[in-house]
Amino acid sequence: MRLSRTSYEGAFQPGATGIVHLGIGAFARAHQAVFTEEAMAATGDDRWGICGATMRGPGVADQLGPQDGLYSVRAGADLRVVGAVTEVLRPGDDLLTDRLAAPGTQVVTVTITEKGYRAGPAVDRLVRGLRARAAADAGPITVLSCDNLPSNGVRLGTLVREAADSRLLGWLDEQVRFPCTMVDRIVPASTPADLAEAAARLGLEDRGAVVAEPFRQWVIEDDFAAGRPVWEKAGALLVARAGPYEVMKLRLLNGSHSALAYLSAREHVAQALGELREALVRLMDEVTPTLGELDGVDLGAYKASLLERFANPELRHRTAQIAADGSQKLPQRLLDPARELLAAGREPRWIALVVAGWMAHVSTAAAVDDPLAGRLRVTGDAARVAGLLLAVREVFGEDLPEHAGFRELVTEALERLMAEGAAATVRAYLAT
Ligand code: CS2
Repeated sequence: MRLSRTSYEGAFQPGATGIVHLGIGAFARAHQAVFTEEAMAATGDDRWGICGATMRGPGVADQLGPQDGLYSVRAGADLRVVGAVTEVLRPGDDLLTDRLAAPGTQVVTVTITEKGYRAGPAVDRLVRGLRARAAADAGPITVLSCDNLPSNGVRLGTLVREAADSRLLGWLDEQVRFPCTMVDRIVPASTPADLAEAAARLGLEDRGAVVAEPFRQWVIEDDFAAGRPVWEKAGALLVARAGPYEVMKLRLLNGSHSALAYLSAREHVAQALGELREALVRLMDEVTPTLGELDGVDLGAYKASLLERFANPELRHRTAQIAADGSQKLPQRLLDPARELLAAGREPRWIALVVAGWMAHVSTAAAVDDPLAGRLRVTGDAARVAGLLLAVREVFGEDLPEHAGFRELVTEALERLMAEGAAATVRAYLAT
């Protein structure tokens, strides 16, 4: 039998739907939905059920629709059924516009991944909904970006404004806020084995099951246009500026993740960590001078905790999943800190090594999962491959290709990777 509100009693039942979520994948289900359900349960303010929209394919709607929005999240020994999702819409469903224009909806949470941050379907759907909301005079609303980009709210707000006409612009200024957030929870794509284990534990088939690490963190800029769940009751941190937290997490956690993906051929993160632990320590130390001031954050403890989280053997987090979309991930994870280090007269050696690892990956892997894949498939010796890839402006900008020192660091690293392989190269880097 399938998991549903009939077959499974005791799931949380929101009193109303107050949130629309764009991109209701595994991450959103194990992160924002869990925070939201806990906040509703803790306060009794249960108006914050989630209408989830999927942007890419009907998969999630097929998984969760027949389950009345229910799914399980397993973290370590703990397995819970989450009931915060009240509805799941397929791509292109016009109901999304109605939901965004409904007065009861006061928050839109967004996980459309890095490559969603350009003019395209997700932004179009959001703008259409906001236009309908303005026309219906349905009141203020907050759009909360939960993607791994610095200043994510500012970016999303800019994209929405670029797609708006002048009438909508005035309404946006008055009625809509786009706070920035830092989100964190490692949530690998679910595997058939994960679904089988959830079914065995629940005694019910759960096609929407997710496996996550126990850790979760959400830092949110307290700048809301209307109501919101009291997420701090679920452990979220409401702050005046999320920027320093975003930068810390992107450069230390996500930057290290990318290093694991491009400098090891192992299938899972925990295995790759076995080979690269010391290299990650060096990479994180290299990046640390670029991080801002963070009240009450012990960076040493934070870095140590990341290594522990990566070592979690239960997660089976595939390095290939992290390697995907590198052209969209590298700039904020590795290239921004490289720029800052270069400007300060330092050598970003470890960053250059990871960038070279990415170059080796995109130029040689049989299948490259990246929106720019076609342009990244270049051949030649290290100097030629590095030169051609550095010229991809969407990734490296105008400045880095012109920086002789950076070009040299990357070319040297790539030469070595091509000649000796990643393991020997990393050993050599560790020795100097
Ligand atoms: C990962 C992230 O796939 C990736 O690129 O680095 O999804 C990472 O697991 C999350 O940001 C953790 O919060």
